[in-house]
Amino acid sequence: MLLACLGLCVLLAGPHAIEAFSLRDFVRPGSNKRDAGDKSPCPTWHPFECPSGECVPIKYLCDGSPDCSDEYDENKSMCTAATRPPVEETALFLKTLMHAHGKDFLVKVFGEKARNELAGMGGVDKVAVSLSQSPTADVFAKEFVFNPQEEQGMIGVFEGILNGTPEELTANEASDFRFFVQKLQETGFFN
Ligand SMILES: [Ca+2]
Repeated sequence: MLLACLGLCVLLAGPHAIEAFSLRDFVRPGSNKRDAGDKSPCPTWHPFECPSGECVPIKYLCDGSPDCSDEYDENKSMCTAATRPPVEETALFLKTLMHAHGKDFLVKVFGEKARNELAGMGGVDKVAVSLSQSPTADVFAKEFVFNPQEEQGMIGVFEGILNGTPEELTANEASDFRFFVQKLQETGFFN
């Protein structure tokens, strides 16, 4: 089944202020092709792979202008719906984040259990299922047996992302994550 917008539509809410350059500067036919030898077909600075083959930065998903030649990055059902991204999109989003920022990136959000691509939490797919389906952060934290410090740390980073850039993240990391965290907020995750 075709993934709606690959979760990545998840990432773009407020980052536009940071984007001073045009995607057109980056995505030219033939200029961002696959990186042979890398596990992902796309380079880390353009981690999202369009079904049509281009590689684009996370920030250009759901930014209002098509960057994939098939406009996959602007799928309306994903970019405009005030619902939480489904499991497959969430998994792809998490994988793309780690491709862009490192396999230990999510330690900054979930703590040590997230090291090495979420190994201590059962892997990306398990985390994606829970992030997509847990009604609240509390339910999510209980599933992964977070201690209170870990749960508060996660919520603190997410709230920081909603408000700007938390001290744990760089501005780029926060902006890549923002749209997804806003989806979490809109769907009651922090209630
Ligand atoms: Ca776009």
